[in-house]
Amino acid sequence: MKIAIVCYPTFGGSGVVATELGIALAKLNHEVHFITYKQPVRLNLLNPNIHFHEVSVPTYPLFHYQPYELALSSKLVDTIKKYKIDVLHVHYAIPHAYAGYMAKKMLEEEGIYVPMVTTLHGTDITLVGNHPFYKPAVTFSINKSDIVTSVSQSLKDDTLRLFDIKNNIEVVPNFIDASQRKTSFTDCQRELMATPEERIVTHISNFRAVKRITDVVDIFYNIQKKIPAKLLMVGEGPERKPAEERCKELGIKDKVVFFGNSNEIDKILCFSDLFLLPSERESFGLAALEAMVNKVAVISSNAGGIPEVNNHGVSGYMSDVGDVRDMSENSIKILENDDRLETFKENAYKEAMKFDISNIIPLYIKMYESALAAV
Ligand code: GMT
Repeated sequence: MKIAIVCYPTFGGSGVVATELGIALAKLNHEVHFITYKQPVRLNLLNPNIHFHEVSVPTYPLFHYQPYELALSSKLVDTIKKYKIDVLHVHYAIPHAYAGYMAKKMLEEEGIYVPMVTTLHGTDITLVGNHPFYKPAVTFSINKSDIVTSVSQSLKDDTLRLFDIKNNIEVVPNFIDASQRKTSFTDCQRELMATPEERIVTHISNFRAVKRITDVVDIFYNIQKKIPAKLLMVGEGPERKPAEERCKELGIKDKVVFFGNSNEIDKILCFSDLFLLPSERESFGLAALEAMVNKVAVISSNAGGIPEVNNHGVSGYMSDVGDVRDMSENSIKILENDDRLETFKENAYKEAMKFDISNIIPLYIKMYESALAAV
């Protein structure tokens, strides 16, 4: 099949999932065309089945806002025609499903019919899409998609509750490719980060308010009072500076490393013991799953789709959003005992394997085939 994938090319989970999906499809000999404004961060173009088409938006002084949707839908029309694309798969409803629908309609004028699969990722529904300024357009483009998928049951429930949706939503969970995650012994340089007796606690996100970064710092503050530990903070975003300030205030600056964005999270996770994800909302929590496949136990909130990923008492523990005390106590419980820590780490890996790509890719392929059959 020839599949066009539209996504955000950044470090966010939706872009990561779209990129990993495209790479996996290309390995199965499908021809994959990524269409977005920048080469996705995890994409390398060495596979001959992978193509990247950049959407450029020329700036013009009249426009206060540059019309990205217009440029994207035009690029979609050109690419779908030129490469005879069979299926269009858009990740993140805003504005991708909207632009995709416009492209579909333009192509139909020329007698070309391309089914569109829309995957909802979370903030496109729960935070941004639900805003009254966007809601009618988001509802319309979900309803006009040929197939709609959501990354968790929780996100499906939220979508049906918040929007007037007429079509079916299939839950296709996010995934990890365990075979890609063999970090070599030499890559896993724990000694660069911590002394042998220190535990390593990690957080990875886009440092937005929804991630409750202050809770991450406060939980770690409580941990390090009882257990020698380091905190590794990976990612960029508006809450990074306030978090650095808070570490200074609490006197733990020398125990916390801020890395910024990284393409090498497996190298960081391979020597991590505990992953913190105290988010206010989370449709799935891909970062937690990536930690788990690297044998890292997870302390998280129980928001949104996290309970579908982090198995309470098995791969880690969950607490109510904002319950820093409970999260701290659970962290200490896991970290204070070598055997218990080892059990949680092994369990985390086993739980993550339920989301191995080999279980998920066939679901997408089946969906593409049924969308094509309906054309
Ligand atoms: O976490 C973010 O804020 C980024 C966002 C995105 O769109 O990339 O992540 C969302 O999609 C991920 C991949 O499906 C999910 O794992 C995240 O849980 C979800 N984030 C939220 O719902 C806040």
